[in-house]
Amino acid sequence: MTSPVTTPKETFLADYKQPDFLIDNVNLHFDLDPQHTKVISTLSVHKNPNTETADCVLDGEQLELVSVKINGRLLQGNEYLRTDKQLLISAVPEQFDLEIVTIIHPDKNTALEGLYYSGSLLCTQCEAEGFRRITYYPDRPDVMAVFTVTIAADKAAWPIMLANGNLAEQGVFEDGRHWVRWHDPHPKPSYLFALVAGDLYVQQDSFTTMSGREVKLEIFVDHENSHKCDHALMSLKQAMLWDEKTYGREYDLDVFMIVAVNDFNMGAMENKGLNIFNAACVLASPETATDNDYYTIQSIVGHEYFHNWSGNRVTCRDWFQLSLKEGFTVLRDQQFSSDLNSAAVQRIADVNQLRSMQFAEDAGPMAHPVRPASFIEISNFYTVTIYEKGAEVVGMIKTIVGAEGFRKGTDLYFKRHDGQAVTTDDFVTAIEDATKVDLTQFRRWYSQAGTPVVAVKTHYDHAKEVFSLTLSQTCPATPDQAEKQPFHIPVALGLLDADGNAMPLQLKGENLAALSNTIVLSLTEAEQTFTFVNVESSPVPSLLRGFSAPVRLDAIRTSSELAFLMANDSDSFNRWDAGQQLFINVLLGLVSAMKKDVELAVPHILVEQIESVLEDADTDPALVAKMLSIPSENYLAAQMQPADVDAIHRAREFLKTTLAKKFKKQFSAIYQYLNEQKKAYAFNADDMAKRSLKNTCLSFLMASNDPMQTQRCLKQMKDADNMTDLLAGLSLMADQKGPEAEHALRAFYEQWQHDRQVVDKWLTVQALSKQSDTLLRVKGLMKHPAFSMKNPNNVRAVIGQFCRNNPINFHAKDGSGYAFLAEQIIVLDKLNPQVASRQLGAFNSWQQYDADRQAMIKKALNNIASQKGLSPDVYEVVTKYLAAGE
Ligand code: 7MF
Ligand code: ZN
Repeated sequence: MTSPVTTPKETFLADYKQPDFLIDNVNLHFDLDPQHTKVISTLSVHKNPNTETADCVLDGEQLELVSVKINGRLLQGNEYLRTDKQLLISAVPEQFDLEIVTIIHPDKNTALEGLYYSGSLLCTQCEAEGFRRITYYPDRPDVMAVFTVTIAADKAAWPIMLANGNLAEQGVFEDGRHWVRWHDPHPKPSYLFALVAGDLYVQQDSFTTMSGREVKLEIFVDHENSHKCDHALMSLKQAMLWDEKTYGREYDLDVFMIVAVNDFNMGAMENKGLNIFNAACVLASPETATDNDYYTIQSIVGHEYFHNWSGNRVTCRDWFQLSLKEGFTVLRDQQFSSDLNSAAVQRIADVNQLRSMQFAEDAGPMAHPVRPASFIEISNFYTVTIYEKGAEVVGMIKTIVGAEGFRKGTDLYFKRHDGQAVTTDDFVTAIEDATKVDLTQFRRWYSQAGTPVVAVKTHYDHAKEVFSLTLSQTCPATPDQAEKQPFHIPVALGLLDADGNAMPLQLKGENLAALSNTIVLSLTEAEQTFTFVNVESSPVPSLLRGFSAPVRLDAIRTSSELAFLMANDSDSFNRWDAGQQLFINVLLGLVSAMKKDVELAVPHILVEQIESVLEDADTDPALVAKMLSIPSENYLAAQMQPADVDAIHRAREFLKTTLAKKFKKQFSAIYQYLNEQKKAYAFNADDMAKRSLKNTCLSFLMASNDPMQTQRCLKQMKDADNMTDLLAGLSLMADQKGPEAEHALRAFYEQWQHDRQVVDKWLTVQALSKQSDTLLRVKGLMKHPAFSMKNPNNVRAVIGQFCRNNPINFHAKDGSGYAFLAEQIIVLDKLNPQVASRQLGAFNSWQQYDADRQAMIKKALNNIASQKGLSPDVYEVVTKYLAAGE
């Protein structure tokens, strides 16, 4: 294997050292021009009294250096040392002013890190290490400084010029240029720096904070999107109010700005006072955005806003602590969505995502702890483990200390560490200090990777009325760690009697039964028995209610036990979960029946449960839609070794068609009823739930292979006044062959070709088609004028969706999907390493497939690895994937 030019270096948490130089103030001056931007940076620097060296080392990449001055004196070329990554100035004074002038080329920046050109916009993305592509600087989060930013440019071309903080001054020059100066009084690390310039529409609003200060709110978008700002603005106000009420957090600048950008590597970025969003994560109108989009926008606007405290006021000491801000902030955005919409639906969606994505990561070659011990490229560690498992870990802390204790803990954390760059350990300590709960063992969740497995054994003694529950835990080895110590696992549990009623929960040795129907047990040892007394009849345990810990439950439960829980559990999450497990059992049964060539049949017990779910469709339509969703092919693949892609697909289709035919009358009636209730589009939990159930019914009806249903689907598309119903119809059509499907796709494009967000949906719908010629179509789409490899949303819409969410085609027997992905990654890596590396993620679980497929994937990985000049991003992932196969 050929390595990249220089083999990328690994960074270790254990090597953390305080910075040698600290910065009090940063003055940045930008002379903007897409081809050639001049940056003058003036830093007031002082030596860190806690460290030794007198060499001042600054990070900098892809910069043209014009000049360096110390205290006004121009340095000669021999007074500093430059590499492709650093600038070293030796023997500097204890305290000095440093002026550095650099030139950068935003128009050539296809990596979209640092300052870049997007359409007719100039904008920045600095997290994690993008600031070093703007100027030389100690680009690490534990160097916090007060920034003042002056921007100058031609007034006609760049009427809007934004940076962090409050607007301080502005003026015009005589030559048609103008300038603005922004000042951010809150010390911050360089990764939170932002600048935006361009000709943008602005929608304004205001919010009065809990102490009565008025904050100006502004959303900046392309002029053609002026009608798509309302939802984000509303979400922002909801988030501001929610954070005051729930965490006591008030906003701290005079203005809060959001900018929508078309080319963006991620979802959004929390730059202080100037959040920058991927346009797809902020713009919405009923005609162009689905319920899902509305929902995601609300939660991302919340997420970025919540970072103002969890991330900005209190930030990370180093990037190993990334989950300090991300895990906590994801928990906060999940709570926010839960409070504003349906708590059960939110929890189900979060757990679904965790299990299908994070469990796979934890079981694969890139497995890493919530606080990793090392990395090559930090951009590769913005993972579902850091985010989603990180959120679960903070959520478990909340479960253990209780809601009130948690609030005391976070209050102390924010107060104690305001203005500091700290560690996950500091966070846990603050909660401990506020609650006096010992979380020593709990800290292992931060340092040990892998998904623990909790096995369950039960025993009921009828004579003594004693129920004993024996829980044991193991955790599989991960590439970095062979042995694991037991975790502190909070297990929420209830007991149900034969009629499905809650039973009193009295642990042996305690005087009284618990006040609630659910208690939280602390599993801290490898094996532990919990004994309940006064249990009058043999109970059915409802374990891990609300998914109280990110573990796999290894409980042998019969289909009838699952059906019982599905029907009776008072915990709606566990009702859904029992249903999912029942689906999985049935589907795995179908897969093995296929192998034995036995005739396929759907077990009666599942049919019965679906029947009763459909019977109370109108009590909780959102939950019913969730109960009716069959586990994904990818998730099923993870439950099977080796995964049989084709059998899983066929089993799932068979199940869906069988249920569709059996309950055609019900699906039809519910569809009809909900469709007639339709009123003008509004985004709220109620209407969303109804549309979701309606479209679930439609998808079953389409699975019944009845041409009448296709007409129904086309009619829905024709009548739709919103993108939710239109797109639901279109994706069902795209799974079909024939002129009707082709016509629907063509008509959709013709109607929406002017709208980037909608065109991306059009691309995705085709990339996800079950039709066997989908790869061919995908290749055709990549030649379509609407597609650009330089646009991350386009790449994700086509390549990402095809490779991750179309398993039957991506894993085609001939290996064409694998060869395709390898080719695209090689092209992408030259343009945008972060996006390329993310797409590689589609190979994460490569070892779960059969030998033939493994061999073909390995060939694809070797093809990538043998390329010259790979980015560290792709290099790290491809090497780790290949190493797992050795
Ligand atoms: C909700 O975390 C949840 C996660 C980094 C970029 C946004 O605020 C962020 C940024 C990545 C992956 C996921 C998210 C973000 C990033 C994200 C957004 C909304 N600090 Br990379
Ligand atoms: Zn975040």
